Amino acid sequence: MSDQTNKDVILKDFFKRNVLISELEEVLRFKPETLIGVDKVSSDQLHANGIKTVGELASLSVANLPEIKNVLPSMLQKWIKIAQLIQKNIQEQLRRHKKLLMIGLDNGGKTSILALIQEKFSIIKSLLPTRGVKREKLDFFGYPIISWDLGGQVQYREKLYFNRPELFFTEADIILYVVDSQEPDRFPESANYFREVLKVLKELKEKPAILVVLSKSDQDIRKTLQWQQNVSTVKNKLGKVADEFEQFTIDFCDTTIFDRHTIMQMFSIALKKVSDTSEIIENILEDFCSQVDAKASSLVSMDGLIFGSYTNTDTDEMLVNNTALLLQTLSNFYNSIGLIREKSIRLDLPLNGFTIRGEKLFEYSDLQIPVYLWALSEEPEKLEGKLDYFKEQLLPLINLFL
Ligand SMILES: Nc1nc2c(ncn2[C@@H]2O[C@H](COP(=O)(O)OP(=O)(O)OP(=O)(O)O)[C@@H](O)[C@H]2O)c(=O)[nH]1
Ligand SMILES: [Mg+2]
Repeated sequence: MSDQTNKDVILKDFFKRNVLISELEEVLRFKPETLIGVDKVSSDQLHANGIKTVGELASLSVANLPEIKNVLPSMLQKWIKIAQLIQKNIQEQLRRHKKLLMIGLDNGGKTSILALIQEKFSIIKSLLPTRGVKREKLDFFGYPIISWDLGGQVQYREKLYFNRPELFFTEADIILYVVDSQEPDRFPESANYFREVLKVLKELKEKPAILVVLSKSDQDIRKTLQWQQNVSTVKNKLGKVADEFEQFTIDFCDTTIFDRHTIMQMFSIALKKVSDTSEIIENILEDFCSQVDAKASSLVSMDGLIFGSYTNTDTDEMLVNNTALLLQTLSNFYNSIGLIREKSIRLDLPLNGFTIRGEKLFEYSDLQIPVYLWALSEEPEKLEGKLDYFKEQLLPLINLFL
């Protein structure tokens, strides 16, 4: 995520100060005069020669410059190079997005899941069936994702998706196949649709990670024998469908919109299949830092393993990680001479105006090695109130990745 921020800054640096960049793709449609160093008159000249956008500027060749009145070739060459750099940067950023497909029968709960991930609680009550495909950019702890919500009504399933499958099913990283766990009558229909989807993926030679989501697994329903039977029927039916195709392995997960946690967990499991673990942990730590205004944080085990850290500056990273390792060594020594291990360790540096503080979170592996969350903060009291939030909300997600 810090990487992403850096890239945004670099991109902005090419444009005049009043230029607002909200959509990445839009940047290539900006007029050349939005670039620093390109004046309005030259931009109009470019326009008169058919070069109306930054994207069109980028498509020119430096080796084969067009002749443009009142624009020096050396200047034009420079602008083309800048436009090409911008284009490359945008393409790289877009490539970092993961494509997520939400597939399943109508009324299954796909759009509700997406709404909950984005904390759009209030729209859930008034959701209408999705018409066709709805594309959205979303952010999972800073992890950029483009979701494609494929409305499940029969007319779309039968007429739209399979007529031009390449438009919908290519280059997906993750498929969440949603099955309403409370509607056993529709399991056969859902299994058939699942088979169609896998068939088309096979034909397109696509191999996304697939997670079957048993939606509407509400707390009270979960306790019923009926629900448990439903779950095993779905696992059985869809598992058999997947077995018809060698190339797909599927996992199952259950969620309910009445407990956002189940959805975050499910989503983490899906992301884990396609992403670098440390990157996700870093994004979660970044989220924590911004909530408590900390300058750096890090997750370190007592045996010195750094699971991930987030900082804005290299110095802060060095400070937090080295302090963590040294204080943990000290704690190990105390422990070895019979002292009880403290749950919380802190080092105040009042002249420098900050505190580094470690909080024991949990123990990992059979050896029960303690893992501490470290944070460097100028306002350590803010950490206090949020530690429970970290333990309850973020830790279960992190645990999935360790
Ligand atoms: N009890 C319960 N109801 C849910 C849950 N998730 C969604 N629903 C309800 O199920 C209905 C359908 O939800 P949607 O999210 O619109 O379903 P969808 O899969 O997007 O449907 P289409 O857009 O037609 O494909 C809504 O009335 C939701 O409130 C859940 O976890 N539990
Ligand atoms: Mg929908």
